[in-house]
Amino acid sequence: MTTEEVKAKAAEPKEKVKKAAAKPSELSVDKATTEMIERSRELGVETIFDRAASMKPCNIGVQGTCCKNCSQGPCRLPLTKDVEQGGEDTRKGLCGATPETIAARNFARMVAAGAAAHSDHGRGVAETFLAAARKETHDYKITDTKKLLEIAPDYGVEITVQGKDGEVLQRDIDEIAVEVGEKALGQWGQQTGEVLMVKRAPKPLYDNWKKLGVIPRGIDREIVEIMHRTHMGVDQDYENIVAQCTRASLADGWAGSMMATDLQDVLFGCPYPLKSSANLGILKEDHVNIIIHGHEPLLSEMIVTAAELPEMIDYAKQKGAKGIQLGGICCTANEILIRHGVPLAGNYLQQELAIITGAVEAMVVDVQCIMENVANVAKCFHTKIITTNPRAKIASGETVHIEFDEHTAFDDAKKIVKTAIDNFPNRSREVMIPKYSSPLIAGFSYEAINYHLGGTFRGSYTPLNDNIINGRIRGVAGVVGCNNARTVHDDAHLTIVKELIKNDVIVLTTGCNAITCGKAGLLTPEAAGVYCGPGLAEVCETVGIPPVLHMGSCVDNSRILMAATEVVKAGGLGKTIADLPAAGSAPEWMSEKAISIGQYFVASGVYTVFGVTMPVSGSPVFEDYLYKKLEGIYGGMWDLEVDPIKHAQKMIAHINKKRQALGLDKSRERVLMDMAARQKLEAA
Ligand code: MSK
Repeated sequence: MTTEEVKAKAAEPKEKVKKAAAKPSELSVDKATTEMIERSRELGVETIFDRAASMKPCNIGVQGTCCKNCSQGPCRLPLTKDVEQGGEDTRKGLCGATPETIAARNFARMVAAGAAAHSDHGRGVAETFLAAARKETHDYKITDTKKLLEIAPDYGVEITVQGKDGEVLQRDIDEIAVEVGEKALGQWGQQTGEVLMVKRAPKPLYDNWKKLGVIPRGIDREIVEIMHRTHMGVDQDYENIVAQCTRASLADGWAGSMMATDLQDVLFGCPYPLKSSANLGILKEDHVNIIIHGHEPLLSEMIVTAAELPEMIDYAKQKGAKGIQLGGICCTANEILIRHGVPLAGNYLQQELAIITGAVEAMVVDVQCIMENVANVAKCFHTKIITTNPRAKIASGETVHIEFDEHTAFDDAKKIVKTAIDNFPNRSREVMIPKYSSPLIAGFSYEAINYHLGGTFRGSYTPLNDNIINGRIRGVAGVVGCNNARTVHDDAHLTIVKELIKNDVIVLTTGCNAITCGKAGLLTPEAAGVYCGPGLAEVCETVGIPPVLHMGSCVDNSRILMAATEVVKAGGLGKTIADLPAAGSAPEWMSEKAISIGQYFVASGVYTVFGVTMPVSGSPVFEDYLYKKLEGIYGGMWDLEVDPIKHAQKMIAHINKKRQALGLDKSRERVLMDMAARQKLEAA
C-alpha cells in the first residue's frame, strides 16, 4: 500500500463518523428516536449513537477468536485469507488452543453470563415468592391461585388431599404456595438429578436430551461448570463445550426463566390482553414522569401501586404537576405493561433519549441493559438516576441509591416516587417530548392465547393448529431480542416481522422487539388488514387478535417454549418442537442473554437466525458446527443473516421445509388461490 493509500484508508472511518453524525435518519427508523438524536446534538449531549460512530468494534473480538482466559495472552487468531479459501488452518494460541476451542469457550462464557442473568432474576423472584407464601412480607401476596394450582404438580407439589371419608379435598393454598416456593428455590442449588421443568417439554424432546446427557442437574451448577470448563487447560473439545452450553441454556429457558415467569404470574397475575401505548410520546410535560428501566418486576410492581396512591397524586399536585406518568424502558417496561397497561416509553437504544426530553424526573433502574452513560446524560438535566439493586450500582455521574428490599418493598417504592415528585420543580432545560406514540394490545401469555383461540370453556391450541394445517397460517415465528447500536435502530426488527406476517407467519414477540412492534402499530388487530397475507389476516380478523402477539419480557421467552409445547400437544403438527413449521429470530441482538436464549431454542429444536453479527466467524469449523451440524443433534440450528429480507426469507424457507415434511404443502397452495378458494376454506 502506498503512503497515499494508507492516508486515504485512515481518513475513511472519520468520513463515516461525520456521515453518521449528520443524519439521524440513518441511525434509526423510529421518528421519536431520530428527533431525539437531533435534539441531543443540538444540546451537545453525547449518546450511544455518537459513540458507535466514533469507536469501531475490535476486528478479532468480533470473530470470537481472541482468547484472554490466561495472562499469557490475549492470543489473537483472526481469520486468514488462506483459511477462508479452504487452506490448512494452523492457527494456535500459546497453549495450542485452536480457533474452534477459543470460539467455543467465548461462546460458552456468553451462555453462562446470559443464563446467570436470567436465572439470578428468577432466584430473586423465588425468594420473594417464598417470603410472600410464608407471610414474611405484607407487600406481596399470592394473587393468581388458579395458576398456582395449575403449576404446583409440575413442582412435585400435591394440590389435593383425601378427606376422612375418602373424598378429594383441595389442600390449603398457603401450604401449596410454601411448598412450590421451596421446591423452586431448591432448583438453583440442586447438585444431582434433573431440574423439574424439563418434564414440561414434549416427550421426544425430553428423551433426546436424556439420551444426549444434557439435562441440567441444577441451575447454578451448570453455569459454574461452564466457567470451570472454559478456564485455561480444561475442556478443549468444542463439541463437548457446546454440550455444556446446552445444559446451562436449558437451565435458563426450561428452569430459571421458566420459573421466574411462573412465579411472577402467581404473585402478580397471569397476563391477559390489555390496551396501552408505546414510544416517548407517552411522557407528559405537565406530569411527574418516572421511567422504570431494567428487568425485574418485583420493584416496579410496587412503584405502580405507589404512584396510584391518592396521597402521591396530591403530593405531585402540590409540587405543580397535574399527576404522575409512569413509563417503562426495556423489559421492566414489558413486565408492567402486560399486567397493568403502563405504557412503553421505549426500547434499549432509547434510554438516554428519554432523559434528553428534559421531562423525566427520575429513571429508576434495577438490573440488566442499563447503560452506564445514563448517569452522564442525567447530569445535563435535572433527572435523578435511582439505582435500587445491590448488584447494580453506577459509579459514573451522580446517582441516588435507594435500596430495595422485599420486606420493605412498598415503603421503598413510596420513597422512590416521592423523590421523583420532589424533583419536578427542578426541571432545568426546555422540555421537548416527541409527539409519537402508538396504541397497542399486549399480554398474550400462552394461557391467554389458549383462551383467545378456544374460548373460556374449551380453551385449546387446536384452532391454531387447524389454521396451520389448512394453510391460512403458514407457520409460527418467535422474534425477540435487543437493539444494537451497530445497526439501524428498529429497522431489522420491523422489516423481518413485516415480511413474516406478509407471508402468513404469525409472530410471537418479547423483549425489545415487542417494544419496536408496539411503536410501529403492529400490536393491534387492525395491523392484520394492513400488513398480513390473506390467510393470517383472515384468522386475526375472525379471532380479533393482532398478527404479532406480545408475550412479555426476556424471561418470558419461556412462554414461547410453552406455546410451542401446547401446539405439539394439540396434535397434527408432529411429535416434537423440531417438527413444527416454526422458526426463531433475534434481528438486533446485543446481550449475552440472547446467546443463552438462542442456544436453548436451538436445543429445543428451533431454527434460530440472528442478525447483526455472530462472534464465531473466526472459526469456520465452529461456525459450521453451530449452523449445520447441530440440526442433526437437536433438530434446531443457528444461523446468521444480516440482510433483514433474506433473514425473514430463510425463516420462511425453513417453515416451508417443515410444512412439506408434515405433508402440509398442498393445503398452503389452496390459500394462495382466489377468493372462491378462500370462501371454501371459510366454510370448511
Ligand atoms: S431488555 S436483553 S436489550 S431485549 Fe430484556 Fe431489550 Fe435485549 Fe435488554
